[in-house]
Amino acid sequence: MYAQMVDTGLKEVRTADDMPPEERAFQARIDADIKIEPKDWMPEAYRRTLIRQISQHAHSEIVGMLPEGNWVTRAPTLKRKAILMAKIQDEAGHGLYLYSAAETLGISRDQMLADLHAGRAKYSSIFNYPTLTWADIGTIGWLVDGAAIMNQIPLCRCSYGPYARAMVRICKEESFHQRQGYDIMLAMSRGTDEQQAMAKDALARWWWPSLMMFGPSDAASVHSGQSAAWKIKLLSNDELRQRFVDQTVPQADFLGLTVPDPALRWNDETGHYDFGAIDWSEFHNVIKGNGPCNRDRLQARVNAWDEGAWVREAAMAHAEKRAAGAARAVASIQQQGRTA
Ligand code: BYC
Repeated sequence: MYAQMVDTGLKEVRTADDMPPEERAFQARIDADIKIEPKDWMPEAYRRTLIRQISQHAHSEIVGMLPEGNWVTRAPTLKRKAILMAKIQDEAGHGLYLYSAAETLGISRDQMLADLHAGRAKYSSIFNYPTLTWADIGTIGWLVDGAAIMNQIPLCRCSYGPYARAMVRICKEESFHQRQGYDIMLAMSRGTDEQQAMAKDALARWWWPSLMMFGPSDAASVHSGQSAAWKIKLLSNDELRQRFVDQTVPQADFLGLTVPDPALRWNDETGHYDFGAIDWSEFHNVIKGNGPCNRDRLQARVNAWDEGAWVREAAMAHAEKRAAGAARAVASIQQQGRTA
């Protein structure tokens, strides 16, 4: 018996007995850990859920380049600048693999971008916060990429083949990103008083938004039940958040930095850190478009799209010219064949 919701967000629950045979066979494949591939039959709601999640994930990678791009011209050394540029380029690559994975579900890249630009598709809440100092770049690598890896390692085993395979390489690169962030924080927390103060301030500003990256609590998460049944989600929002806290607090201790949560303490009974309540009103405000940088981030993407129109037009014109040339060459060979 499979107990699952019919569609993303719908409350109706049905069993395998209520499913048509093709859906029952689909769920049996998922339960047997057999990957679903683009040409396989899939429920429309599974396809839509994946398009929603993968496209939002792709948008996050692309929008996520903006807060870091802010520091390319101001990185403190040539080496730090080269590393930061490589990281930002990796994020662009992640966005492209993910758009490609979403395209296998029958949506075009143009449509996904139109949805982002019109505010119909989300991207991660975390990228709506500003990067005020160089320590923010360290904190993004350490916390934001650290949270991303925590969320994305299970996605390497998710049920949809193209998404799972894209995540394997992405996770390898995220691991380098997390280390480069921690390396910046290590340098700053062992640096001058001013650098230590910057590191402390960055952690204070990014800690809670990083915990929000994992999404609403399990009780409030609308999509989790169905996504878990379809093995798109292998661990819940709260499980991942707890793992992140457990992994990150000792890293903060090593840096000599204090996590800005007076309720944070190790719990011997559970074997986990207890932590304070998340301000969900801030989260909802940010995902509604009212975070500190939402308008700037979206406007930057819309401007990039508009300013890139001539490149797309030139590429299309070139492709058409080549196709016409190839067609002429084929016609000429056929003509020669007929006259020979
Ligand atoms: N921000 O039912 P729920 C990176 C939305 S980029 C905004 O739990 P779900 C990096 C959610 O979409 C890494 N919205 O949803 C790049 C839903 O709204 P809709 C980005 C959020 O999908 C550059 C509603 O809240 N990672 O690492 O089951 C530089 C209800 O939530 C957020 C991914 O995208 C949020 N934080 O679970 C550096 C990972 N959380 O869609 C680093 C892939 C929730 O109904 N995505 N919402 O309008 C996922 O794993 C899942 O989609 C989530 C949410 C865990 C995020």
